[in-house]
Amino acid sequence: MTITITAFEQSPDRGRGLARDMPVRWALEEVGQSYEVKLLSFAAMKEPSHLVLHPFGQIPTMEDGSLGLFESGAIVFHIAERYPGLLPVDPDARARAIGWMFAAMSTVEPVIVEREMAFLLEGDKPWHADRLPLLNARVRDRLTQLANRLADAEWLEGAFSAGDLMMVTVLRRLDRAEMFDAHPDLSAYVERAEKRPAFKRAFDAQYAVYLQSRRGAG
Ligand code: GTB
Repeated sequence: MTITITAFEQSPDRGRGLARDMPVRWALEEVGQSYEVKLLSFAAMKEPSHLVLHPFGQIPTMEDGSLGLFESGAIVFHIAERYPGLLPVDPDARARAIGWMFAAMSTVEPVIVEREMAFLLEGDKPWHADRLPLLNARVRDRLTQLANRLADAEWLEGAFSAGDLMMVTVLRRLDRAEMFDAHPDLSAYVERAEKRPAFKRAFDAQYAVYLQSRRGAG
């Protein structure tokens, strides 16, 4: 059965692997499933043919047999449930690893994205400079709490799991030099994940799309 995912034809992240097809690619690589990628322009994402799959007209989506899915977290969860390798077998450890997926998306990511959006949408506003310390503090608090829990463990829940995959995906949005200054341990955690062969294969695949789009534009 062919698995097909969607990704940006021209990603605004310039090949840094920050768009949300990256965790999907990474999860598929971790479980050893091959996949095809349908590249979409911004306009194509809003076409009825794509809206059937993704009501909000975004990437990523995944088609796996009769199943069509959207939302990167749900897709990674589906991959981890259907194919072995990303979730512990022990039910309690499995539940905890799933908990880390949710923590990444609903506890850690929001403060990171809020800070990112402040730069993107409000960087020129008079209140930006006053608001920034608060946004930075909220991110730093979450990083401290996460670092305290990780302590000197390699991964969040025993072996590498979908929880780490989603947590590292979220942490990669941060400027490491700026935000990880107080947390070399978290920096090492992200680097450990980025050294995984599956991560590298996923990263290289999305980077190849970026290089191709540059050639097309040039
Ligand atoms: N909650 C959804 C999920 O997790 O799947 C969010 C999906 C989403 O935000 N998709 C974005 C999209 O399709 C691309 S990934 N946007 C087009 C649109 O809404 O019209 C978000 C993203 C984009 C760019 C960067 N970047 O340049 O660093 C990072 C993340």
